[in-house]
Amino acid sequence: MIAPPPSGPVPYARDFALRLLADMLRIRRMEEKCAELYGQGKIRGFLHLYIGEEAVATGAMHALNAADNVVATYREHGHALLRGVPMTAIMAEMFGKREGCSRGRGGSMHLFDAQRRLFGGNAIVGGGLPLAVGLALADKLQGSGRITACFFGEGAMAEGAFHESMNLAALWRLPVLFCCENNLYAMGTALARSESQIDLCVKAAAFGVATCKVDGMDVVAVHDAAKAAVEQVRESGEPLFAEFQTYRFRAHSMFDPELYRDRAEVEEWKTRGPIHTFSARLKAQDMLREEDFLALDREVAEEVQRAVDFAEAGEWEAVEDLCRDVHTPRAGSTP
Ligand SMILES: Cc1ncc(C[n+]2csc(CCOP(=O)(O)OP(=O)(O)O)c2C)c(N)n1
Ligand SMILES: [Mg+2]
Repeated sequence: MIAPPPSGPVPYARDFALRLLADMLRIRRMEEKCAELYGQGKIRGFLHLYIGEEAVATGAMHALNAADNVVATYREHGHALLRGVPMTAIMAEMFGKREGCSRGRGGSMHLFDAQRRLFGGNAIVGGGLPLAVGLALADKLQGSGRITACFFGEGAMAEGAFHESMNLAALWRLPVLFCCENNLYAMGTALARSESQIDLCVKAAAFGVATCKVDGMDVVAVHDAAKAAVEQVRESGEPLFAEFQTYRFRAHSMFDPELYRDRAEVEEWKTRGPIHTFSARLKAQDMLREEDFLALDREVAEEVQRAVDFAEAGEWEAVEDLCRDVHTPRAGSTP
């Protein structure tokens, strides 16, 4: 049984509330365009859309400092965008162009920006978790005051890397905010079909880590919980596990006939869509008019178009450079 859509007053200043709305819309429209471009063969390879889950990245990323570390999965377009990676560089990366944030080498699953402390984009389920623990260990040893936010799906919690990472983060008291994006499915496998313990917080608590369970379809709930969690991790220097309960509206990736779930289930979750429920709350509070929403949507559409134009105009890497950086050059050899 799905909980009723989030309602009630939005406890933020209008500017901040509109920022959250704009960011969710930027992720949504950018990805809708990516799906279209995929159909045209402009974007190739794997493409995992975050549509439906936007409240999680939006609420959580706004709770972090720019100096904090972020590690994400292959469903990371929104996290990269809100970390400040320009949409132009993201789109160029999707196209595989040299102007992309990973120089066209990574594609959709490997958006990366060391300067903005976005450490992937990782195609391996659970692959980001040990990286997050390593980053947090470095920060602890250096006394940097940073925390590391690590996003992963509930499917990653069946991986050994999850258990090893939680254990070491707890044992060594490392400042990691584990953000589980529980969208109920790992590709075609429903959580209850593959896990004996489906209360994810119980699993995390077994490591002695503090936990919280959050409505991931409600950007207000996500942001409030993430802010409190970030503060707790920063002050205590210890890990915390947050489960964001969410749902993806699209297929797992572009190759997925979706035989494992009913249309009716998807439609029911869509009634809890984070963009329209948040807009409705803002309208009810006289913080947003329909014309404001339409103007915002037009602005976002222009940003998306600029990103596509930039990617189209980008260059392919020269063939003779394709092997560069694949292996570390031997000392003394020319790269
Ligand atoms: C180690 C590993 N095993 C299997 C895969 C294939 N695979 C890609 S995505 C995925 C499902 C992961 O589900 P979840 O962690 O819930 O994230 P979601 O896709 O739902 O965001 C699987 C099994 C992989 N990429 N890496
Ligand atoms: Mg999942």
